[in-house]
Amino acid sequence: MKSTKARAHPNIALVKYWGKRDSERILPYQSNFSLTLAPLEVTTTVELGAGATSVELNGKEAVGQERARVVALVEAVGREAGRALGPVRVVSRGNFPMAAGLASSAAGFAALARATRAAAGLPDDVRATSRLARTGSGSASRSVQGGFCTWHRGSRPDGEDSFATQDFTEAHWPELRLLACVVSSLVKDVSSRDGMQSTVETSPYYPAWVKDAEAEVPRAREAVRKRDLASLGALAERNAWRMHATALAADPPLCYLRPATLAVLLELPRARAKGCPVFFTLDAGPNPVLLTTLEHVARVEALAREAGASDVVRCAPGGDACLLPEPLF
Ligand code: 2P0
Repeated sequence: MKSTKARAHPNIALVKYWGKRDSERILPYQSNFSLTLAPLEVTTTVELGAGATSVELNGKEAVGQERARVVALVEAVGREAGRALGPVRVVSRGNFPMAAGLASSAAGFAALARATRAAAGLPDDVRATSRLARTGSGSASRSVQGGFCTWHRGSRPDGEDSFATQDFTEAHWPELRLLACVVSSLVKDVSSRDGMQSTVETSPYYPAWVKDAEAEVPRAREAVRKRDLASLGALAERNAWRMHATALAADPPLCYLRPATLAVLLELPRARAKGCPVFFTLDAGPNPVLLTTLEHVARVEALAREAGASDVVRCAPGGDACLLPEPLF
């Protein structure tokens, strides 16, 4: 039985995706912009022609929605290939702990999309792979290519124009560093999927979020083009605050921050005043991700730990999702 293996890195959004105009196809209301993170990665193996369908994620058999999303993605590849792919065995494993506070779903679905298309004999096509990854988890569309990517919202109802493209490779800004700071490893009360839906439906600030985030994407790209950390950092911080402000205005309110989150964030202006360039972004959870450059990493890690982070994971810009050779033995 032939197995196909692919690897992808997770990503962190600098302009966030928050809200779907189509929940079935996973189409966002606004474009968004992210950076792929190495050395974190997920490796996914797809085996066509297995005896029965099985989906193993980090050593555990997936059930319910999780399994259904994987099976639906494989079926979509079968439709494109013009043949049913039959029972499939999927084994996916990440090299980073859940406690890192970074979702493994983006890397997992990007690797699954890459591996399944290859297993079905479809040609390598980053746009098609990004569209396919998107249907598993929106942010996965941005993990198909490395470096800095924009997920374009698109306007077609069928979602054919909603995929990510690469703006800059990981080599564009090799000294950029991101530190994922763990201040809480508790599972959050409301998932991103449910939180963004409730924000769309109940937050009076939502239309303003959509307009603002869409306008920030070209500005973020320009700051990256110039490798201007102060501009990119200021933009990432205000975009994260605005996403959280929009969520806080939902009914019931969605507060993903914890006191320890603020303890880290409030240290950053002080560090900057002392000449250390450090900025934050914050996903739908309590754990900040800090942006800095290689020469300041040790100082930023010490700052985060002193402010209460129990773990700090150091990351740098990562590369494309890619196929891995089959083991010889
Ligand atoms: C992002 N997040 O842009 C935003 C910021 C969380 C906060 O993408 O429902 O797991 O599977 O499309 O991709 C997390 O949402 O959600 C996310 P689905 P996903 O990174």
